[in-house]
Amino acid sequence: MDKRNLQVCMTPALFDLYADKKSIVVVVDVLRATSSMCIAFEQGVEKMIPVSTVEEALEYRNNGLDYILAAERNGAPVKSFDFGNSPQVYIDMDVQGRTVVMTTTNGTKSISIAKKEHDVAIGSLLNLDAIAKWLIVQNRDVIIFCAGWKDKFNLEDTLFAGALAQQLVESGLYDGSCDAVQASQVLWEQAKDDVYGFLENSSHRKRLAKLDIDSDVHFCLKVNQTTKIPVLKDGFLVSVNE
Ligand code: 3SL
Repeated sequence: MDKRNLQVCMTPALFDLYADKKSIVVVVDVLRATSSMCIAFEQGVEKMIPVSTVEEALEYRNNGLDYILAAERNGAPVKSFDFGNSPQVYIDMDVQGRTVVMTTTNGTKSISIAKKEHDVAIGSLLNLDAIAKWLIVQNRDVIIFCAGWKDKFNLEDTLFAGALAQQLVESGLYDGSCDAVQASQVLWEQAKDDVYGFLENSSHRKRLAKLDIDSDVHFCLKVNQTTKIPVLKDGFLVSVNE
C-alpha cells in the first residue's frame, strides 16, 4: 500500500512550497495560540472564530452576540479585549458554551493562510496523542504547519512537529522521508525528556519570561491534557472530540 505523504512546514514564509490543496494542515503554535485553543475547548468553549487582525476581531463586538474577544500582539494582551492569549484564563473563568473570537500574532495568521485551500486542524502538546490518533483514522496526507514567530523558525513548534511526526511515522501509514520531518524528529528525541530545559535559550521562552508569563510556558509544554481536536468548519473552530 502507498504511504500517505507527511510534511513539516517550519514557518509561514515557506507554506506555499508545501501547499498541495489536499493535505489536512495541522496548525501549531505551542506558545501559545493553539495551546489556548485546545484548552478552551477542554473547558467548555463551543466555538472559536480565528481572525488575522485586531480590526476584524473588533467587528464582532457590536454585532449583538455575546462573544468573548481575545487578542494578543507581541505577547501582550491587546487593550480593550476581554482576554489576551493565556491558556490559563480558560481555567480561571466560566467559558461553558461560549464563542471566542481570537486574533494572535502568528497562530491565527497561520490558520488564515492554511484555510484558503486546505482543511485545518489545531495541534499542541496538550492534545498530542489525540490528534495523532485522529489523523491516522483520517488516512489523508498531512502538513504540520509551524506558526513560528513573524515568519521565522522557532523551536517549540518544531518540537511538536517532531513529536507528532514520530507517532504518524511509527503507525506505518506515513512516509517520513521529508527532510523537515526527519529534522523535527531528531530535535524532539533530544528534547522530549525535558522540553522546558531544552527551550531555555529559545527566543519565545525569553520573550514570555520578560512579560512575566513563564507559568504559561510550563502550562503549554504539558503533554496530553485534553482529547479535544479543534477543526475549522465554515470559518468556526469546533471540536471533533466531544
Ligand atoms: O504568535 C502567536 O500567535 C501567539 O501565540 C504568541 S504569544 O505566545 O501569545 O506571545
